[in-house]
Amino acid sequence: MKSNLIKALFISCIFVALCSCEPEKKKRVLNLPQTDLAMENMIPMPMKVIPTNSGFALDKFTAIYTSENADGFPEVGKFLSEKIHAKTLLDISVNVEEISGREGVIYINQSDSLELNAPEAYQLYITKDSIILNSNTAAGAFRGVQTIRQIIPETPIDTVAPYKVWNIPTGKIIDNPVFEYRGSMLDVARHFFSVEDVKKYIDLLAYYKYNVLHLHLSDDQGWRIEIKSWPKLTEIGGSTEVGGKSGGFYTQEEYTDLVNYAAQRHIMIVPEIDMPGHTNAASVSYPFLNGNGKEVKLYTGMRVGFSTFDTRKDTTYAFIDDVVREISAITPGPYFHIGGDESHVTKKKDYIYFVEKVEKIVQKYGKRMIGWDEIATADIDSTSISQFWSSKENADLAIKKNMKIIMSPAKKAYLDMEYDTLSKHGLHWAGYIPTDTAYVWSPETYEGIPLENILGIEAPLWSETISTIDELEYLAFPRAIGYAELSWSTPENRDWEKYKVRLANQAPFLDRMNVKYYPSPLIDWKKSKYTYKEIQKD
Ligand code: TNX
Repeated sequence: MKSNLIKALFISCIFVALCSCEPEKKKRVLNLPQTDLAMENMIPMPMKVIPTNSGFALDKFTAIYTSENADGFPEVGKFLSEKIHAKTLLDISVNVEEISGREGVIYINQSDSLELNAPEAYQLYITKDSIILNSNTAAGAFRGVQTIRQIIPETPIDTVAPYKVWNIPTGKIIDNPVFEYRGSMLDVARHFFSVEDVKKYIDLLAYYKYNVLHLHLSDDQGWRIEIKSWPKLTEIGGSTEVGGKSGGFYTQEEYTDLVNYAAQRHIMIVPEIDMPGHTNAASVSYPFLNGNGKEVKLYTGMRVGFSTFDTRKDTTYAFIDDVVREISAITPGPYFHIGGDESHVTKKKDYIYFVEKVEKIVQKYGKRMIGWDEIATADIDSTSISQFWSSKENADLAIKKNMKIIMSPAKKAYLDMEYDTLSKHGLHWAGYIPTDTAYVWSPETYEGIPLENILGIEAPLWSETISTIDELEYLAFPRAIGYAELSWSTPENRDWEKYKVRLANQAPFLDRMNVKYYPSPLIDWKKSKYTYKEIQKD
C-alpha cells in the first residue's frame, strides 16, 4: 500500500513539473490570502496547533489518496470526499490511479510512528501543496478527517480562477483525546426515535469526535428492541410511550443497521436494558417478571421508581440470560449496560443479589458490565464500570473497588435539564444548565474523583419531555458540543471566552445540517454570508 502512495507522490511530482506552464492548473500562483490555523473554529480544540499562515487550495483538482491495505483507511478517505462534496459540491476522487489534472493532494496515511501510539491520535501537516493526515488507526484518521472538515471555509475565496477555491489554512496539528470514552446517551424508551433520527444524531456526534452512543432501550414506558425469544416485549411493551401515543421498537436488523452506521463513524453503541427497576414495560409483557406485588398495566406517565423485577425467581434470570445473549450477539462493542438506577421498590438485599447475578450473565456473554452509580453498592468486579450521575457515596464505593467511572453528573452533564426558566423542553430536578454551566467545569477534578478512575464522560439525553428530532436537537445542541470538548481537549486548551467564539461559528454547520439548536443568548451566533443553497446555485 505504501508503494501506491509513493507512486502517487512520484507521478504527481512529475506531473506538476510538466504542467507548471499550463495556465488553467496554475493555482499555486493564485494569491491565497494569509491564514491563521490557530484562529480556526475547531471543536474540540486540538492538543497542539502550529500555524504557518499560507493556504492549501481545495478545488476541483484536489484528490484524496489513502493507505489502501490498512484496515478502514480507504473508507475514511471516501467519507472525507462525501463530506467535502456536502460542503462545497466538489467531486474529489479517492485512490484513483490516474492523477492527470491533480495538483493539491490529501494523503491519509497509516503510520506506525511512536508519536501516534494511542488509538485515536492523529497528526495533520497542511502545506500549500498537500495535506498529510497520519494516524496509526482508521479511528484516528477518522477523527483527523473531522478536523479537516472543520477548517474548510464555509465559502470559497474570490480568485481570478474560473473555478472555485477553498483556502485551507496551513500548519501542523498534533492531536489526541484526553478521555478514551466520549459519549452521549439517548433515551429511546420514554419516547421512541426512528432509525433515521438516531442516524442524524450519530452524524452530529461524529463531527465533534464522540466515540460512544449509549442507547437506553428499555424503561417503564417502553421496550424498544426486538428479542426473538420473548416477542411480547415489543408487541406489548413497545406499543406505547410517554403521553400515550404509539411507541415503536427496533428490529434486530434495524439495530444492526444502527450499529454498522455508527461503526462507519468510529462510534460504538452501548446498549442498555434498565433493571431491576424501570421495568414496567417488560413486566406488562411477561407478568411473571413483576416483583412489586401489584397488577401491571401499560404506563405512559413520567414517574420513576415504582417498578421492579422479581429478583428471587430463577425464571427472571433465564429471561435476562436470553435478553443479554441476543443483544450481545449483535453488539460488537465490549460493553453491556444493565441500568440499575432508582430501584426504589426493590429491597436493598434483593437489589445487591440481583446486580451480582446479572454481572455474571453479562460476563458470560463476553461483555463488561456498566451500570448507573447505584451498582457499586453490590459486590462486583473491578472490571465493571459505574456511571456517576448523582451519588458521591456510590462513586466512593466504586473507587474502593478500583472500578472505572463514567462521568455524567446530572447537575452538569444532563442534556435533558432546562437551560433556564424559559426553556421550551426539559426538566429541572438537578437544576438549570445554561450553555456556559455545561462547559465550565472540570470532569478531571469533579467531586474529587481520582483521574485514574475516570474512563470518560457521557452526556445523557432523557426523553420524557421530547418526542421529535427538533426537540431532541433543542436540548442536545449546543450543549453536546461543549461536552465533546470537555472529553477530548486538555484543561489548558479549554476557556469559555475563546470557546464561545468557536461555538458561535458552528452556526453555519448546524444550519446546513438543519439542526434546530437552542440559540443561547450567551452566544453571538454567526450568520453565514452565503447560504448553502447559494453555493449550490452557482
Ligand atoms: C433520573 S439519571 C433517571 C432517569 C430520568 C432522569 C430524568 C438516572 C440514572 N435515572 O430515569 O429519565 O432522571 O432527568
